[in-house]
Amino acid sequence: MLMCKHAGFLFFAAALNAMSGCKATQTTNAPSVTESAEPAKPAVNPEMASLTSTVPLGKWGPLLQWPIVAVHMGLTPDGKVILWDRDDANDIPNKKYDSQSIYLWNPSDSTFAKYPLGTTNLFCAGATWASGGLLYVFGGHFAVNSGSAAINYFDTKTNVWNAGPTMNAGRWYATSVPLGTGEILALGGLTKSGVVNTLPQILDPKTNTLRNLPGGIFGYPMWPRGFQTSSGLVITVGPDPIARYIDPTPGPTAAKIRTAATPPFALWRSNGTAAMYDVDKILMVGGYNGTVNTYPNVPAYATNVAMDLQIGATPDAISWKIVPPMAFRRAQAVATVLPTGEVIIVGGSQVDGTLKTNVNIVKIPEIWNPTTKVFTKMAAMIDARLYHSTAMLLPDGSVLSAGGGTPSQFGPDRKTAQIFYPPYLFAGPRPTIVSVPKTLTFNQNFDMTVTGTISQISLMRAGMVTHAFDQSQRRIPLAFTQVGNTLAVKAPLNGNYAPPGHYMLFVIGDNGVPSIAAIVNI
Ligand SMILES: [Cu+2]
Repeated sequence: MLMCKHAGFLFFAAALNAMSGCKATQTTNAPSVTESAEPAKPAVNPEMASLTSTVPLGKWGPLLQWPIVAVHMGLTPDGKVILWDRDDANDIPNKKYDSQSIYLWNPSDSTFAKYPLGTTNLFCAGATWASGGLLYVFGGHFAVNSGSAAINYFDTKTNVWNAGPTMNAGRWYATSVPLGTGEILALGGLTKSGVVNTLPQILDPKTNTLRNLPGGIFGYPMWPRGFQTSSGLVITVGPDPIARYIDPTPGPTAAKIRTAATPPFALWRSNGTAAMYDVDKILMVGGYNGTVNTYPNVPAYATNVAMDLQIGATPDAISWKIVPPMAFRRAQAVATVLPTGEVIIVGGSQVDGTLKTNVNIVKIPEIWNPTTKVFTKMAAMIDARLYHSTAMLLPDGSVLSAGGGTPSQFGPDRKTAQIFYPPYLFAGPRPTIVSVPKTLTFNQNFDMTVTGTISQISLMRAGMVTHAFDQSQRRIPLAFTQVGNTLAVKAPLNGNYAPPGHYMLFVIGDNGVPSIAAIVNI
């Protein structure tokens, strides 16, 4: 993927600028942002020594041996993990993709069950959850820089793969954005012949049909970081520096795509990561600019810059600020939102590309506090998590980290996983959820029964992550009142706040400790 990534990055940056008529801002005017002075020192991990101190660093579980590299990973409605890898052997025309390893992992007994698809190699496809436990997968892999036009969906009620409609052209490295309507927006990706698929398309799972979204050429290269916002517009916040709005509604074709905001850190952030940690609030960190080089003769350092984008009362009331940076520069890390609204950044390397020596691999996660805006370093993990690695929130409040490698210029294949237990799990007893409705209705109150005094309720959309971006996760805090063990809770106003699908519902005690989640549908 490396070759395509770099070549594609430069080519499409130029293409996008040509298309929009804007100047090549991504290569000039380096901002006056203070980055950390040096890459991390090698080898010894001083953090491990302080595990027993009073510094809350969280704790990693043992390194788990897995049958494959978890390039793609998602959480099913029954708390299992779906994952798949690369299907190298089948980069051959007309070959059946029946050897690809698509598994369901059951965390409760650590068993794997295989559900091969057989028709499409899903490596490097876009994927996200729809309602009813359906996982939609857009495109896939013919070869490097060559994408399939197929849509496939996995029904977690039957564990059967089904065919969706065929897209206008291939999508390789595309993003799928779950919309408030229950539809899914497919953005970008490379076609079979290796050019950008510039036509956004919207899939309706109810009818299993596609509609086109003309009126805005969308020339982003790969994995645009797209999010449904509460106004109904979709916002993209990278990898290109400009934030853009996309209007996904049918109707007049004019101005479907426009600039939303210009950033304080106006550089490309290829392989950076982003997550919506609260309604209309997005944290963006890291990424690789392709040109900025603060270390002469050592190309391709990533940035440690973090930005906090918040949308106000109207779509154009955007506050986009640089917040204190991460301790480490990172490309190819994954941002995972925690029930508390904190965001954990796991893995990555301080450089992009193949230069991933032990000096540059970042094994120390950082947790960002949405109130103080500050990152705190956590305990170090065992395996490197580089390109093609994944991380995702589990219903017990822990974070599953896995994968990386494949192909080998990114290091050895990491057929491993490790679970991180954040500091909040060590802060006292957990509250528990005794009862909650299985299905929530928008804009309706519902009751739930709990134990403990509750300080927060968070609805966490099930993850579906690959390539440094979770296309499904988001956090919606819910308003509530507590009387005794009963909570009266307000469900999200509409799907623009919480796109239909399955969610982990957490209650958080007054000690800051989250419950084990109940999985609910909305
Ligand atoms: Cu890839």
